[in-house]
Amino acid sequence: MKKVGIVMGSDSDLPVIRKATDTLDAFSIPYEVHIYSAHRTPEQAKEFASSAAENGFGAIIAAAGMAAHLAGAIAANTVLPVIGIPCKSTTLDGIDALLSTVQMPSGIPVATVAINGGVNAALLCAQILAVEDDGLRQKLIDKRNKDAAAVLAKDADVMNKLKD
Ligand code: RP5
Repeated sequence: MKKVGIVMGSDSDLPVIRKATDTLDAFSIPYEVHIYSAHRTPEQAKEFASSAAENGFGAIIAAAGMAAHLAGAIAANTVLPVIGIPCKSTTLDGIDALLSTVQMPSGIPVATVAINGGVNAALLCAQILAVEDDGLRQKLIDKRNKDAAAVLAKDADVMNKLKD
């Protein structure tokens, strides 16, 4: 199976990345994690992106906060699918990163998930890899069914809870 590349702009983004790695672990998807910044280490970010396909990656997650240019900078240097996670920092509640990540010009797409959306970023990578992997596809279907069953169990119980 191809690996998922995970890049974050700073180690302060680690809590968001942990949600992604936990999700990838649940599907036994291999990954590699790096701290590269579009602004502080632009050469390393570029080198990672431009060599990612030949290094066995099938999709890349790029997470950054504030003026979040990392996902766009990675996407500019590869045709692998890039999933951007806007990270919430101490000011502006992550809206700054959301707009910086999502508003890509035509020609260089970044699939942007919700602010701090580490789980969905990993699930999107799993879905991309599952196009060529029936076993992984089945695992994704099983998870959807399990999640739905959990909601239905809550539905069955909600009237009882209100009566307590
Ligand atoms: C971004 O700036 C990082 O992705 C992080 O979300 C934010 C703050 O970085 P630190 O100052 O905590 O290193 O580049």
